[in-house]
Amino acid sequence: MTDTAPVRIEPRERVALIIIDSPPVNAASHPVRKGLAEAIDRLQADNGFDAAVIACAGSTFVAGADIREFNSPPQPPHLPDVLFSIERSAKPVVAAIHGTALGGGLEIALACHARILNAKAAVGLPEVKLGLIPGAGGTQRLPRLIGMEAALDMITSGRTVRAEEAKSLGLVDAVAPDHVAAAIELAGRLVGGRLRRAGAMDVPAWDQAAFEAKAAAIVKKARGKLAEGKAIEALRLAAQSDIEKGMAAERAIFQELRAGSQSGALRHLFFAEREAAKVPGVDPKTARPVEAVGVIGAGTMGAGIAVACADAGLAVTVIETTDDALEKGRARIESTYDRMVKSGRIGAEEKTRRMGRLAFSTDIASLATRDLIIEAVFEDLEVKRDLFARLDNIARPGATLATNTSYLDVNLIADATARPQDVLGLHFFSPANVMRLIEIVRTTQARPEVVATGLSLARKLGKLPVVCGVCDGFIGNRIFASYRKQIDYMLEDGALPHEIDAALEAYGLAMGPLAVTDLAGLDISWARRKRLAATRDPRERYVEIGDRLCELGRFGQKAGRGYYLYANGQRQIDPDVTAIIEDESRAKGIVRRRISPEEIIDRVRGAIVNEAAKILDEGVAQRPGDIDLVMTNGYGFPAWLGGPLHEADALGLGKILQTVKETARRDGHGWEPAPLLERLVAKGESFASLKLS
Ligand code: 3H9
Repeated sequence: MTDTAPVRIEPRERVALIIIDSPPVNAASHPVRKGLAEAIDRLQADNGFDAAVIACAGSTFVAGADIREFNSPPQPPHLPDVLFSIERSAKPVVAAIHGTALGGGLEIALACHARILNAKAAVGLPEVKLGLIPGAGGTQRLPRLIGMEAALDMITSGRTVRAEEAKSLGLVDAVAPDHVAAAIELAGRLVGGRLRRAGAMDVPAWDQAAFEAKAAAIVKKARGKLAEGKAIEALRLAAQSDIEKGMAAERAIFQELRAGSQSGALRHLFFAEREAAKVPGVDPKTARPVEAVGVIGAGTMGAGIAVACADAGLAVTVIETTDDALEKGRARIESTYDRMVKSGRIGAEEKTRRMGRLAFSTDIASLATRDLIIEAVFEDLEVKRDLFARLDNIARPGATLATNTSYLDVNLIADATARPQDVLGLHFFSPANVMRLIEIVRTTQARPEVVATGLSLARKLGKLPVVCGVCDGFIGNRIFASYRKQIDYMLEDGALPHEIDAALEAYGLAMGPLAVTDLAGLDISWARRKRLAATRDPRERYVEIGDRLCELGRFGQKAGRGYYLYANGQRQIDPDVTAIIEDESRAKGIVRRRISPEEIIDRVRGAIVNEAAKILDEGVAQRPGDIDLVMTNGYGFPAWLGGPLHEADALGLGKILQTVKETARRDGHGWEPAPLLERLVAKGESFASLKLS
């Protein structure tokens, strides 16, 4: 073993300090597994050592198996075997954990005879988030240490557990500020004593009925996802089998899931997230510091943005035009925090601390010292341009100016100022303090450091930023508008709202699009249609059902009526809506026909993929993975399909193009196949291949 080896041993008197040093996150790659296996062999053979401590260099303990290796057949030594050799070691082995011990990393620690956690460290088994179950003993050793129900919660949620909780669960032996020193000291003390081997223990007494009730609820909530149910299957074995049998079964399930499409899709999203942060020409180090922000507008979006910023520790000034609107905004923000306290997410003191970061004013000039100002006022180009012209005279030089528009031309908004290079779009999703996605809209003149500032702010808020160019609706709302049109066509062609929603929910969407429209309010898209009416191409097929509903005041859930009727908190099919839809079909001379769930899904999928291909060709999105992230994080697209473009690749682009061509034949203008889609099919390539160019 050399100093550059991924695993080295540093003697600490009679304790072998085994250091894993494999940046960036010490993943248990093939070289790491090999190095660890050799280190354990040396521990057994070397009379100079009585015990060992496994620790890591760099920012974290082992963050899991090396996910990049999952696309190829596994190479020995396999992690479960290495872990058996640790657990069966006659000499004590103690894990010294800092950063995050995740997945295979925590499994290494569970195979040790004791675990010491740095006070700032955290542990977890996040495999289900990758469509997997722990594959190196996590489902077998964890319940033996912390009990069946606690293990069920940790493994099926994939959540990260901080030091204090890990200690109280019995997952670690001690929490210490100097975890390595404490582990070396403990390893010395364990020499000659009886070693605690998790694999040799029985699971503590457990309430089988309570476990099964929780398990059933978890499987129901997982909907189409397989991993949660499989993890439960493996967990049950911990109570029924010895460690060898349990681990063999766990391994078989792990391998089956690893080779399956769901895990492939979730791994694609994992890497897409990391890639989204990389924007050509934008150096993250150039981001401007942001400590104090201004939020203009305290409606639903503005209030949510203010909460997101205050949650992240920023000083926030909220601006409204009148005292009354300001007070309503303040109350809206306070009630958000009250709900967080009520649900136990934060304590009353934390609420006071976060509210203390917020200032409220009707004087826009009070934003003069802010580092970044986010506008969240009424969605109207002229209103926003006027506001930006005013801000230009108020904001300090070098401040970043952002608009939270969801459709409008950010270039035109930037042009209202004398500093368009400092302007960008920050498109939050509602509720802004909950939804992870932010589209960072890059104008033609925005300086790279302004884009870097948007990315850095998003990260500070714990959000997922995706950079896109300017167009009507950016990535997400443009694609949404396209497939919503196709849904309108299907209403006119013969489908009813509940049939469309049921088909798409069965496909995996979190909520049917017409139920979503009712929730968001029909008036929003009505206003947009009216805005675009003058420029709409007369050749475009236009469905008037939505307009009819709005004319009748059926603005959705808030009005008690939209595509559905809402009574006693229940969504119901409304015969009046059926009649309106049938009238509209008749008026257009359309003979209604049954539209199958398969056709509904195919037409929606075709519309999404075709529009996405246009967006890619225009350079509005940088890469297919960015589109997949937007659709899964902002529009309820099921993550286990990996996003629409990952799914399209899996289905075969030829099949999608065929649907798109049928759409073009039927619906005409505006539905022409995207040239990029045609090119990919002609060359036999996929969206994934675009990543390489
Ligand atoms: C598992 O363990 C299965 C076992 O049960 C069974 C085995 C038999 N592998 O996120 P970051 C890369 S499943 C490979 O930006 P952060 C990442 O791509 C695994 N690469 O940093 C990026 O590369 P690049 C269970 C990985 O500080 C760089 O590291 N474990 C892995 O914001 C930095 O990543 C997990 O699911 C990996 N496991 O967050 C944990 N992890 O610079 C997954 C990261 O080229 N990882 N990379 O873009 C994480 O949650 C976060 O990365 C972590 C650090 C919290 C560790």
